[in-house]
Amino acid sequence: MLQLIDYRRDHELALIGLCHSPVNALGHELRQALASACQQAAGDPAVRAIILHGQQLSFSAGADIGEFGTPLTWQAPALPQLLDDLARIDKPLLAAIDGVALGGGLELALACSHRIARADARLGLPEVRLGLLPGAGGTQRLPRLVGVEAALEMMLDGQPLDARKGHALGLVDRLVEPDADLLAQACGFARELLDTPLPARPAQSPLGEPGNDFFRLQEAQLAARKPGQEAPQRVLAAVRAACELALPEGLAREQELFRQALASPQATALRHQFFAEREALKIPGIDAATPLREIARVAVIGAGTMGGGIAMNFVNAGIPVTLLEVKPEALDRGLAQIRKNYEISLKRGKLSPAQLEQRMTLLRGTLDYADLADADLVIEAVFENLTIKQTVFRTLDEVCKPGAILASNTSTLDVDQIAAVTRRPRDVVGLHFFSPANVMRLLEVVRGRETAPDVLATTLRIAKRIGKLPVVSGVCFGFIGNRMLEPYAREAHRLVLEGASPAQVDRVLTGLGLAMGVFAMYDLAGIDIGYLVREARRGEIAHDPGYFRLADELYAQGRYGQKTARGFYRYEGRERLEDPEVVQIAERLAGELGIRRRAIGDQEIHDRCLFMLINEGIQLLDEGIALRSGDVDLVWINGYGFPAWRGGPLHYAEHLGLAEVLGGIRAYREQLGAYGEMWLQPAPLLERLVAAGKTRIEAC
Ligand code: T1G
Repeated sequence: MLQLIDYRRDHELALIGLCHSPVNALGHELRQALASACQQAAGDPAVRAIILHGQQLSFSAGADIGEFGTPLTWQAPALPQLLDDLARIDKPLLAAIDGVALGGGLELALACSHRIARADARLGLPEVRLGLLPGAGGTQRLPRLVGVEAALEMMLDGQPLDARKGHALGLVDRLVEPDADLLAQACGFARELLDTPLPARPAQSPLGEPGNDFFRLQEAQLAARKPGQEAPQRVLAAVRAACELALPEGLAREQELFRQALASPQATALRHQFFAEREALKIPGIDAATPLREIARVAVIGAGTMGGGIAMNFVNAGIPVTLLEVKPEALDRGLAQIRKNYEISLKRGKLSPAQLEQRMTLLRGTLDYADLADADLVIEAVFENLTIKQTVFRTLDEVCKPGAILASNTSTLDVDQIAAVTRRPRDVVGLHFFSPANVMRLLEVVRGRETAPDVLATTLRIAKRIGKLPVVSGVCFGFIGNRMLEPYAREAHRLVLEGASPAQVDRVLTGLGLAMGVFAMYDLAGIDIGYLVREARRGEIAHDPGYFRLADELYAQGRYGQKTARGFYRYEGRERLEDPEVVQIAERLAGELGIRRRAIGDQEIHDRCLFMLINEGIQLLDEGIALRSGDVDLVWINGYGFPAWRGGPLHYAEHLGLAEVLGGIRAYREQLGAYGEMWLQPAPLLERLVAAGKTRIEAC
């Protein structure tokens, strides 16, 4: 068996090193090894204190997520039991924390009598992000150490905090400077403790409610802030138990809630997302041996909303950026907007004045393409028009140094046609940022027919460096995200012609957990933008006179959405209000198009929008545009506000049942006559999967 524990003595101290690469996940084998090492140290009279530490690794990233859903999670020693046993050791038991102590990893440290940590270590209970709650004592021991409110905040947010903050909260007893020898300092601390009586492990008694009605108010706030999500409510229920029950009863209540959470579809969905994020970085033809190009200087073409946001990502990561515009006033406007964005962060305390100025010094504006000659990566973010983009790339081909990566932020256009106007198509790639580009985490990395492996590998690496989640897509209209948006939104538009209202459709979609409905999203993005994208491909959609007909009519009436205070809704300030005029326009257009209007049920809205979204996602997999169903899910979770706790559209399809989805598409195709024939065509892969009795979506 792989050696998972390094046990050594230093005189009266036992040093127990966890060495289960890469993150000391507390899987069954490590638990077994840790249990026997601690028993050995606890039972050895020569040992007067014990130190747990990560052996050249992080302390621990918690329970082994890969074991969830398998019997191994509960195979003895199960983590809760193991930590209860450690908590009863009557010798100083120190957790020496380096790297991360997350989830069960922090619970392990909480079961110890003392915690010493490197100042830049990160400590947290992120279980809620996996649809779970801390299940090995965290909900009972942490509130007893740092107080109910601070503990609740850590568990509901799931964001790790650094050890300095942990020390201030009383979670960490002693801090070690980042460059100091943690283990040596831990040994020093342990020896200090030998002569001092052990502190009472967390008080056994209930903590009492922090304030009147504290939990009822929290419940209501959570229901409003995180509608539909079960895990935050379970975290709250467990912390309530810490306030109402003694420790042993509280731990039992935590177990009960944890087992419920573990068995929940939401936990399965969030686990799917966790591993999908890791899988998304594994690209055929790319591995650790693939060379990377150095990215020390970046240039961005276009200082508009997207260009400015893109530039901020690199500046935030300390990479100097040259921002190019054609007109001086446009450049000044772009640079001023970036400074304004940073001033907002300053006001919110997210940035210091020194940091603001440091970032602005990394930014250089220019009107001259010659200033891009030394850039390692150039990202074009000009108007979404093929001819304009090709002109830019011809110029870049002239001025950029050999080996520079030339990227386009196009959101729909053919990257191969852009690359084809250069003499270096191998250096061309699509980098589709989402608006606001300095905030949205998703980055669609579009691999062209000729894109070189080192270009792809380099863009994946730089994406992580600027805090983005890269998902690789092949070349097609709209790549993964916007390609799926089209049939989803087309159904929504058609449903409004058939009798639903924009608000009814959006209510069904937000009721499912989507951050925003289709029509609110179009009003935000701009109905004019959608119209111009359709204009560019009018030929392909001419066969359906009703295709986005309502949106075209609103465009014709100058109703571009929020920016004109009228679109599918009307806006009074930031308030969105239903507009009966839009329904009247829909009625008129339906009459002109011969579409019979009727009462539309919420289930039909759900089915037609979601089934078409799912169907297109499966088609993308079949065409090889998306590498994995998990990639499709990540795009819609991180780029289009699909609820992570439903796992993304394709995971949701598996939850609904592939046969149900196929059956639904076929039924509506039947019911909707010519329109159904035209647009509701089941994806062949979906038909093959159902025919083969498959319940998981994979290319076959
Ligand atoms: N279990 C299993 N595998 C894990 C893991 C874990 N907890 N954490 C990471 N990995 C794998 C990951 O899949 C990847 O594998 C490799 O390690 C490197 O990870 C009872 C219920 C620690 C900050 O939520 O946040 O404890 O792809 O690529 O960017 O209360 O991983 O190479 O094959 O992410 O440096 C709670 C999850 C568990 C922390 C490192 N813990 N992990 O980030 O590397 S639930 C978490 C992370 C729990 C108890 C409960 C990050 C990281 P592969 P990576 P990284």
